[in-house]
Amino acid sequence: MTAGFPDGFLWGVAHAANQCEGSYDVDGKGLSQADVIPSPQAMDYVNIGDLMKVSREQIATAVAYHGTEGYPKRRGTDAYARWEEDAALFAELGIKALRMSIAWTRIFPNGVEAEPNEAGLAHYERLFTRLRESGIEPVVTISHYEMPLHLVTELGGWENREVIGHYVRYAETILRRYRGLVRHWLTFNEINTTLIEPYTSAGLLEDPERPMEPRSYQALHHQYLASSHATRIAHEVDPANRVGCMLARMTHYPATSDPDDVLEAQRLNEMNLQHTDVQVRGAYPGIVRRYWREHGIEIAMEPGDEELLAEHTVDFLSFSYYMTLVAAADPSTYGQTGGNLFSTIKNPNLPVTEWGWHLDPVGLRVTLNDLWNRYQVPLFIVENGLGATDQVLPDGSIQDDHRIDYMQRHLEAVREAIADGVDLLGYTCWGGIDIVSASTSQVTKRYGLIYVDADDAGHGTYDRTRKKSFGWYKELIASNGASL
Ligand code: BGP
Repeated sequence: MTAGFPDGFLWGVAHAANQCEGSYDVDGKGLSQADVIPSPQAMDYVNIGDLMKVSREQIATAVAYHGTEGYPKRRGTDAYARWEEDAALFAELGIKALRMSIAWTRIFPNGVEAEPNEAGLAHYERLFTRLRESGIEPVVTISHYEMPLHLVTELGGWENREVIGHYVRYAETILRRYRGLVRHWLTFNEINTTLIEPYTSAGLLEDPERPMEPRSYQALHHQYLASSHATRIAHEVDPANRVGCMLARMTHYPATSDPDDVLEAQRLNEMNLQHTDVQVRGAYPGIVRRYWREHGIEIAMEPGDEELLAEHTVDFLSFSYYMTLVAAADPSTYGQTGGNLFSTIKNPNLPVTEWGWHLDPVGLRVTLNDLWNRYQVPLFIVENGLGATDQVLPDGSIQDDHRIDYMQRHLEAVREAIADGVDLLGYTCWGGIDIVSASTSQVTKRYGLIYVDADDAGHGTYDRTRKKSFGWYKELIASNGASL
């Protein structure tokens, strides 16, 4: 008999402003780099990965167009307008934590203003207050795949060191304003994706003259510094604040027991953990310095940078977990699965989702133990969920047993990891309500426990309906996991 979930475990749901809020030009909000990502239809489904690359021409077209059609993240799933209705649904669900993000562009529309936008600040203050009244702890990501477009087009995104100052002013503004209302902060969503999707994660535009990888590493260095500054300020503003980093954890299994495959899996695991090495341990690991040397990558650092990283490390490590990956010294002989963020060699032992992502609940236990053993800081699963199409039955219900089964098996693995000794703060599933998918810009890749009546073209009433999984999760939370 395992021990179960600790008292005070933060059961919750998660989402991000750029994928659900919509109202892209309301109450003084500026354009973000997510607001100019075209819909898959506009791209004719040629290559969904291309959605994550946006050219200057596409941006110019998008800026000139004032509407939502063709830009799914401008409409999101209407969460800004319907915040009271959604907050009531979350209260009914009984969650203890809502992981959400603040849209930077509601606070500083272009990122460079001297004074923040009061309407944006007031919106989140109302929302946080309402959540607290319902016993829900906000867990807030300061920048989740979102930054002011102006910082991208005029400053070149995170590659430019000046962006640090703009982020820090924004972070300090919200840390001070929401003192006491918010105590759990994440500095960046999935910081490692700056190396995989540099536009979405760091506002980097393609430039044929300048290869992306060195620029991405430079951008990351600036994001780490910004994160350390935010951590420092959060602790100054309120010693009760707890700050976390956030990693898209990509645990790699070796394809075989051939030592060369094992070595390759270890190398890829270490490369994925370079980010948490910096943010939790406070220093770049040897493997990344070697990588820079061997690939001719030179990072511009200033005196004091490394001291800052060492001094202001995070309090906890949060991560998303969707799947495990497979590594081989020679991947060319293997079949692939996935296609966007997580493409990998197919694991013959695992089924895959409709989008080709491996389904691997046991891998979550492996991942939790690995991270805990390495870092010995509290962990927080802030994303885990199933992207799937859902059918509305003639009686209006959504019987998403596939999602319940997914969550059940992942949470069983979580319970085992806790029994193994892992210190885990909470679990916020992705997502609470249906949202626009980050990598495919589709609404029909659904993650929510609450259905939103909308399609990929933006048609629908946007009305909310509780899925079967809503009732299942509600009961689970009420029993603190005992009903699992
Ligand atoms: C993570 C992001 C989320 C999210 C999720 C699912 O990478 O932090 O923003 O959307 O993955 O991915 P997708 O929407 O691409 O299916």
